Amino acid sequence: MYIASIFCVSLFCAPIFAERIPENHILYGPGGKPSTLVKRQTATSRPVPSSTATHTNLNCSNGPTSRSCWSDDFDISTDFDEKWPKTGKVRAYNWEVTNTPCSPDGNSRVCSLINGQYPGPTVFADWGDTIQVTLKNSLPTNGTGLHFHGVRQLNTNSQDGVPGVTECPLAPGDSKTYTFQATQYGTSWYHSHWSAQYADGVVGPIVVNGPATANYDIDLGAYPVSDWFSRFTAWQFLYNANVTLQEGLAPPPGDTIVINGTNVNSSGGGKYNQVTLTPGKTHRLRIINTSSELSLRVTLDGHTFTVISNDWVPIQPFETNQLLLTVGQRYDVIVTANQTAGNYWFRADAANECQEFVNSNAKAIFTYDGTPVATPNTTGVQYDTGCLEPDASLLVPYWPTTIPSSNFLSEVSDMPVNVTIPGLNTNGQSIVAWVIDTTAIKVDWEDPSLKYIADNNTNYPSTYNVLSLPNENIWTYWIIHEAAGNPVQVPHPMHLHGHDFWILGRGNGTFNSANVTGLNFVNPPRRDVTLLPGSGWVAVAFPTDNPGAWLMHCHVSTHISAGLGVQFLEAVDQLPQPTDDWDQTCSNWKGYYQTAMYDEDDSGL
Ligand SMILES: *[C@@H]1O[C@H](CO)[C@@H](O)[C@H](O)[C@H]1NC(C)=O
Ligand SMILES: *[C@@H]1O[C@H](CO)[C@@H](O)[C@H](O)[C@H]1NC(C)=O
Ligand SMILES: *[C@@H]1O[C@H](CO)[C@@H](O)[C@H](O)[C@H]1NC(C)=O
Ligand SMILES: *[C@@H]1O[C@H](CO)[C@@H](O)[C@H](O)[C@H]1NC(C)=O
Ligand SMILES: *[C@@H]1O[C@H](CO)[C@@H](O)[C@H](O)[C@H]1NC(C)=O
Ligand SMILES: *[C@@H]1O[C@H](CO)[C@@H](O)[C@H](O)[C@H]1NC(C)=O
Ligand SMILES: *[C@@H]1O[C@H](CO)[C@@H](O)[C@H](O)[C@H]1NC(C)=O
Ligand SMILES: *[C@@H]1O[C@H](CO)[C@@H](O)[C@H](O)[C@H]1NC(C)=O
Ligand SMILES: *[C@@H]1O[C@H](CO)[C@@H](O)[C@H](O)[C@H]1NC(C)=O
Ligand SMILES: *[C@@H]1O[C@H](CO)[C@@H](O)[C@H](O)[C@H]1NC(C)=O
Ligand SMILES: *[C@@H]1O[C@H](CO)[C@@H](O)[C@H](O)[C@H]1NC(C)=O
Ligand SMILES: *[C@@H]1O[C@H](CO)[C@@H](O)[C@H](O)[C@H]1NC(C)=O
Ligand SMILES: [Cu+2]
Repeated sequence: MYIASIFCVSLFCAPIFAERIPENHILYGPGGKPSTLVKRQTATSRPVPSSTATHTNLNCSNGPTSRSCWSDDFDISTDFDEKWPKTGKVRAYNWEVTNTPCSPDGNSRVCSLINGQYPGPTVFADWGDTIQVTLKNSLPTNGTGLHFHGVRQLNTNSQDGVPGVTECPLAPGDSKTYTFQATQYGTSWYHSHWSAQYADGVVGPIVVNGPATANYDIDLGAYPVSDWFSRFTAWQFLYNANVTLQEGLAPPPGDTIVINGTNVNSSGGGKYNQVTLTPGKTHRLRIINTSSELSLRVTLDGHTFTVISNDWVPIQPFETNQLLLTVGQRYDVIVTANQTAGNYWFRADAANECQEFVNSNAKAIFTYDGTPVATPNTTGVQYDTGCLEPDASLLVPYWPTTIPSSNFLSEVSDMPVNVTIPGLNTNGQSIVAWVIDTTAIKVDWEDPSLKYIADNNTNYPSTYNVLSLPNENIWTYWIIHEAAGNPVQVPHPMHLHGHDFWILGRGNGTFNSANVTGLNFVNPPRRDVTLLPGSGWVAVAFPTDNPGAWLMHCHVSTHISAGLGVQFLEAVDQLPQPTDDWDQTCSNWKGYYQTAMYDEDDSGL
């Protein structure tokens, strides 16, 4: 039975949802012993969608009128957590990151780019292929690394690319080869996870071909939209954010928004991205929000979007005329070119309700083939209000999952998010910090969690903010919420590595017992980034089914930089010992860092 005991310390009054997390952060039931072992696939019923109940995979091949098909044994109704093609095919990429001038909005500045490109090169693969990316760090005074956002990294935790967690950074001059299998399909992105570096340009799309929940003729490919800082580098921006946060203010906004790496600036410099539509055809567009700060609304004048997936998760198609994407989120949409032939604006505008006071918007030109490219004269739609993801009733995963609810109240843990002002910081330094679950994360680049695990050393610094999930095959439940008295209540796009999570519900104000009945355990939205409302809570669940050290953090670069992250240590006794190559990256880093020009001055993430 749920007991809404009220716990009040000074300004903090909130119900306790479970036992207070013990110091060692072992959860689940009295004494830290897991109270239930819920086998995810068997204990819950996952009915086969009726549309595919009679489906046979024989001679199934993917094409414009059979997008639900993939191959003899795989289609859209395959549970991709359990099964994926083993193609044996390796998609190899050789990349180098350098400091290079770039000018996405017409203003030239120094950027850190992969192969000189912004956005970086797209990773293409088919479902089940092995992706192999070799990255050379040719930045003179920065470490680097690559995180492949949302990639499950099943049994390949050491390839997750998180410095201080799953690897040591790549020292200048060093290289690393990341290898993992594409067990999911759809659209995602990769980026450096080394401090705030990705805001300087170390980002790019990932496209994994697979089945889809609706048919389309043409795949237009990835379409990243992002905020852009032309006046500051990521490092100057971090410095500014640090200063403004101490005054209780949000960081200064980006200077502009770019669509597929380009936009026209207020004095007419730069250029618009241009996309050609084939009249009468249906087009798949893979929209990715690769921002570092901003949430964006995207629309295409005169057209609707048929949304077929969110993040890596295929969903039941729905139609909308606008989408709000927070940092890291993706929507794959289908656009039907059934309007009068002409030029139409595609818009990506800052979502000011998300409390990003950027006076900025971006446009791109969508041209019907056969019409000369020209400046469109189309008008945009009326925007919805609120910093909200599409309604949960619209984001229905194609592969249905019912999450056990009977243990929710006894096992849920809460994670308050707060800001500490100078002098109160749990890092023991007098800096402002974002705190989650009472601690601001700060990792040590040369001592990743995987090293602690390899050494059987459980003596983690408290700033590693670790939560132990020792047992596989249980569901875990979390309520992430704004702490009472938080002086800076803004929305946070929360992202989980190594998994995605099911969003059971969210609300304004304080979560309380009355809210439990409103949670949805029957096929709720499933994705890898979700918004914590600016003054409320979000309830998420995920099963332990992938051993590793997995970061969960706010994807706003200045927030994770200032500590808004925890790491789950999931079934880490099952992890293999690091390879010699992995150790070598650490030795190289240690050698470099002794005389490095700059020291770590944020969370490192
Ligand atoms: C599948 O294709 C093969 C070769 O094209 C053909 O021989 C076979 O009859 C087909 N099977 C079905 C069930 O259509
Ligand atoms: C985005 O830009 C890249 C590089 O110029 C291009 O290859 C790609 O086709 C563009 N994406 C779309 C959807 O047009
Ligand atoms: C943030 O400010 C604090 C205190 O002024 C300083 O110690 C810290 O180095 C700053 N961090 C960054 C990333 O500028
Ligand atoms: C716009 O771009 C032009 C040309 O690249 C540049 O000279 C100008 O400074 C930019 N103006 C603004 C306001 O960003
Ligand atoms: C991308 O995410 C940021 C941060 O949440 C948001 O401000 C921006 O509006 C998003 N962009 C799009 C296109 O939704
Ligand atoms: C164009 O296609 C959209 C999406 O399929 C549909 O909702 C709309 O009714 C169509 N409009 C016309 C004029 O056919
Ligand atoms: C927009 O441009 C098209 C073709 O360039 C023209 O036919 C149409 O009348 C224009 N519409 C408006 C409202 O100006
Ligand atoms: C959140 O931090 C503020 C100070 O920044 C403090 O007054 C408040 O008590 C904190 N809330 C909780 C729940 O700790
Ligand atoms: C790790 O430490 C635990 C507790 O001290 C011990 O039981 C276990 O045998 C150790 N394992 C290894 C591989 O050293
Ligand atoms: C949560 O419960 C409170 C108190 O009953 C109610 O006012 C609020 O609307 C509920 N929120 C949600 C999202 O169910
Ligand atoms: C929270 O409040 C905002 C602003 O009033 C509203 O738009 C939104 O629907 C509310 N969210 C929930 C989950 O109730
Ligand atoms: C990364 O390099 C930039 C210069 O390109 C520098 O400003 C910044 O301080 C460096 N950061 C670290 C942590 O080395
Ligand atoms: Cu945040």
